[in-house]
Amino acid sequence: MTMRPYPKSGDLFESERLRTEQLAPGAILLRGFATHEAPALVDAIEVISNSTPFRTMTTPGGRKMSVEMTNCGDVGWLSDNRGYRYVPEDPVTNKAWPAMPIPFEDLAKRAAAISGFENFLPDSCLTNRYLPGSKLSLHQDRDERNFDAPIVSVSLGSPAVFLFGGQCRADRPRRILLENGDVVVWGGPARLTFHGIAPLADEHHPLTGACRLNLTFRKAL
Ligand code: MD6
Ligand code: FE
Repeated sequence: MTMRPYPKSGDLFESERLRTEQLAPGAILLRGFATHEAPALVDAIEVISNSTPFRTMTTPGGRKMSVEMTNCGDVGWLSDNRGYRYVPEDPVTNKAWPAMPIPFEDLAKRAAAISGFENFLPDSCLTNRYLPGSKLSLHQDRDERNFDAPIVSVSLGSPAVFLFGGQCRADRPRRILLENGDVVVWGGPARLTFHGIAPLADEHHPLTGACRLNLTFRKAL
């Protein structure tokens, strides 16, 4: 039997090479970082949403969001007429949010560490579900207690156009295609960058059909 020589660094096979792109200082796109784990992540989201269902939330201004959301972890993100906040109980079930599965936490920690954010300990994972036409308007993530920790975002299923803006809402956003298994990590100087998701196209993905799922891991408390 002949053995394949172990690749020297810089000589990795295409399937093993980490495809990273720096979007801005502190913002790193890890293309395909979670592709192998994607089917298991989708299954785990199904289990979570059986106990704490996807729901559409209302903005404090009274608009119904088109993306559906649920959470796992110690606290979950909510929006309603009283504002945006993290709460320990799901107001739909009146129970604690499901615990964050170990493989979720492990993936988020690995992605953060490889991007230069050591010791990331997420306590909340917001899960977004988009159907064709769903979108997420430009926003900043600023409901966390402090902005020291990065946010780790995992894209699953159908591709979407990520709008990556600047530090002001009026900065024209770049359009970046996020596909199944892509992970974005941002923190430090990029932590408050404005961002959003353009209306989802009607595309079929073998894992999720027409839908896109997104996990965002945060340290909220
Ligand atoms: C999404 N992501 O990809 C929406 N927020 O569906 C976000 O809103 C987001 O990707 C903070 C950090 C990374 C993100
Ligand atoms: Fe966000």
